[in-house]
Amino acid sequence: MDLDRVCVIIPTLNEEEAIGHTIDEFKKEGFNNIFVIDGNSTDRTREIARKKGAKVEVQSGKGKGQAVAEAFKLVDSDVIILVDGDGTYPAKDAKKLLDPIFKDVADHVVGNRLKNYEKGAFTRLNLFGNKIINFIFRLFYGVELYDILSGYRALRKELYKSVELQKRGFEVETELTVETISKGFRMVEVPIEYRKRGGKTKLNPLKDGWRIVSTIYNLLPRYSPGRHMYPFGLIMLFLGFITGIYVVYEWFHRITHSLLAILTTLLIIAGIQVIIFGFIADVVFKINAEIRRDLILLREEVKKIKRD
Ligand SMILES: Nc1nc2c(ncn2[C@@H]2O[C@H](COP(=O)(O)OP(=O)(O)OP(=O)(O)O)[C@@H](O)[C@H]2O)c(=O)[nH]1
Ligand SMILES: [Mg+2]
Repeated sequence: MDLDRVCVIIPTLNEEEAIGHTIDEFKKEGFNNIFVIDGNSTDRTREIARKKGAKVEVQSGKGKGQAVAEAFKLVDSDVIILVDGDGTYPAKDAKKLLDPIFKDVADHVVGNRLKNYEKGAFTRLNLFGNKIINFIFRLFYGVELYDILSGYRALRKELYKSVELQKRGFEVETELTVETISKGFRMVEVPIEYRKRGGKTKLNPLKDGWRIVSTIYNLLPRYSPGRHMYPFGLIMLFLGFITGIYVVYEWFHRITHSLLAILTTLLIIAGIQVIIFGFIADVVFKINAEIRRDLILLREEVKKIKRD
């Protein structure tokens, strides 16, 4: 495993308590290319990071999402590791994340914290929130992932250079996940250790939790427009069946409801159409995603050939 091809990106905001130790740990594991993208910390974070030998830049905007998007533009390594600067993720697990990428079985590897976490690393609310959010994600997207919000992941260049990140805050992990599967890239999870935080959290569990849930729903059309449309079709069908049963029941008792009968027909036909349109939209979209992925890979290949 050639670690010179890897850059470790660490977004930080006031992490003076943990950043020094985090960088030391990664250096000890053999990572020399460390990039800290700082959110204008008012403590000694930048000073410590520089002293420990990391390259440090101050992000131009606000929020973790903006910081990550900016780092993806500034870095040019074949593979990146994205890790929080709060000391919660052990550097010794980094190679577990890189393994599937170097073996070319994945483009995006996420460290799953939920199997092996230190006592106190999750508050009860955070653990519950995480499980709910991942459940909602699996329900809507139908993709078997269990820790989409993890702050420890590895991505290959073709992917991190092509993701379009619009969310500015803690929705970034969700957006990275959705972008990966939408563009047809391969994503896997590997179990990692998760430790208690040093320093204060920047996350507001309720506000950010709610934002993440609405992001999961709002990004759905990027992955599958059909899944976004099916619920409307199903609601129309359901209403149509209810009015339909009523109309037929009354008809047997010699009462005819002409208007309601027309409405029933409309609801059922429209419901079926919405579902069929959703299905067709999905098929077209999937083919499009595959072609886009192939184009991205092709473009990178051409760039490589030109360079050599
Ligand atoms: N550059 C930058 N980094 C940020 C910003 N907000 C948070 N971070 C960093 O992003 C990482 C994750 O933030 P945390 O507060 O640990 O969020 P979390 O891991 O979801 O929550 P905890 O479970 O409490 O640790 C940390 O390294 C923060 O310092 C920001 O606005 N800009
Ligand atoms: Mg954290």
